[in-house]
Amino acid sequence: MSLGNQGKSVFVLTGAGVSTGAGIPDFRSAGGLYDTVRPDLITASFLQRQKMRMDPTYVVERDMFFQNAFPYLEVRRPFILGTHQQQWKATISHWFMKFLEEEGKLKRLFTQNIDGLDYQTGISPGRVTNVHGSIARVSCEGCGQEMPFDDFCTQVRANIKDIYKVDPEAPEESTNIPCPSCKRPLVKPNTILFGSCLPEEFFERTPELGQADLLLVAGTSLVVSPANSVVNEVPSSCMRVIVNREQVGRDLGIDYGISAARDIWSGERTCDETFLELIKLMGWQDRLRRIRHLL
Ligand code: CNA
Ligand code: ZN
Repeated sequence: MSLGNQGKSVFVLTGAGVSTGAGIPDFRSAGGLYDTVRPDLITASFLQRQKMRMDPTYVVERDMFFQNAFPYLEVRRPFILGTHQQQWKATISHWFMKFLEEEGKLKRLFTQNIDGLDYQTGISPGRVTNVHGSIARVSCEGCGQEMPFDDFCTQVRANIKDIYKVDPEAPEESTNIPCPSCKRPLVKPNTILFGSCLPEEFFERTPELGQADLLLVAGTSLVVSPANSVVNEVPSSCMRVIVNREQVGRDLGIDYGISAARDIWSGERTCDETFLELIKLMGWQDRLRRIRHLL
C-alpha cells in the first residue's frame, strides 16, 4: 500500500481503535464499554440499571444524564482522571497524522475520539475537528457555564474511596458536581452525549470533503452517525482506505469485494501495525526516532 499520486488531499476519520494501542479501551471490542460496564454496581435506579443491561451506551445518553448524572460520572471517572494525569501517550497512528500534516497532505482530521491524544503530537489544532467533543474541557450540560478541568477533577476525586473502581456503596448523589452558575448537578466533560447535537464545526467542515482524493478511515466501527457519513461525503473518485482489524461500513457502501475499485482494507492488523508499514513505505522512519516513548 502506498499513497502514490493519490494523497495530495488527504482527509482522515478516526475512532477509538487508534487509541486502544495507548491503553484506552474502545466501546465495542473485548474489554471495552460494552463488555465491562456493570449496571449492578452502579447504584442508579432499577429502571436505569435494566436499560443499561440492554444497552451499555445508555450511560452516555442525554436523557439518562439529565435524570441522574451518577452513572455517567461513575463510568467515565477513570477516563477523566487518566486524561488529567496524562496517563496515555499518542500512538504511531496519531503520529502518522502529524507526519501527513508536515508533508502538506493532510487537509483535515475528523476524530470521534474524546481523549485529546491527537494534540500530543503537536498537530495544528485548526486541522482537527472533534466530532464528539473532548474530555479535557468541562461545562454545565444545562446552561453551558465552563469550569476549569483542574477544578473539575479535584471534585471528581473528592469523596471517592478508590478512584479507579466503581463503589457499589456510593450514594447516587456522591459524584454530582453542581454548576457554579445554575446550581444544577449537570457539570461534565464536553463530550457529546447520545441524543445531543454534534458541534456546529462538524457540519461546517464536512463540505471540505468534496476536495478529498484519499480518505483514511481508522479504528472506527462506523456505526455512530452522523460521524460515519464522512465516508459518503467524499467524491466517487476518492480512494477510501479502511485501517481497521475488522471490515466495517459495508452497509454504508464500503466495498470489500475482489474487484473493489476505490476501497482498500488494511487486513486484520492493528492500526499501529498498518501505519508503521505506511511510514516505512513513505520513508518517514527517521521521524519516529524523535518520539522517545515509541522507541
Ligand atoms: P468503536 O465502536 O468501539 O469501534 C472501534 C473499532 O476499532 C472497532 O471496529 C474495532 O474492531 C477497531 N479496533 C479497536 N482496536 C483496534 C486496533 N488496535 N487496531 C485496529 N482496529 C482496532 O469506536 P468508534 O470510535 O467507532 O465509536 C464511536 C464512539 C466511541 C465515539 O463517540 C467515541 O467518542 C467513543 N470512544 C472514544 C474513545 C477515545 O476517545 N479513545 C474510547 C472509547 C469510546
Ligand atoms: Zn449550569
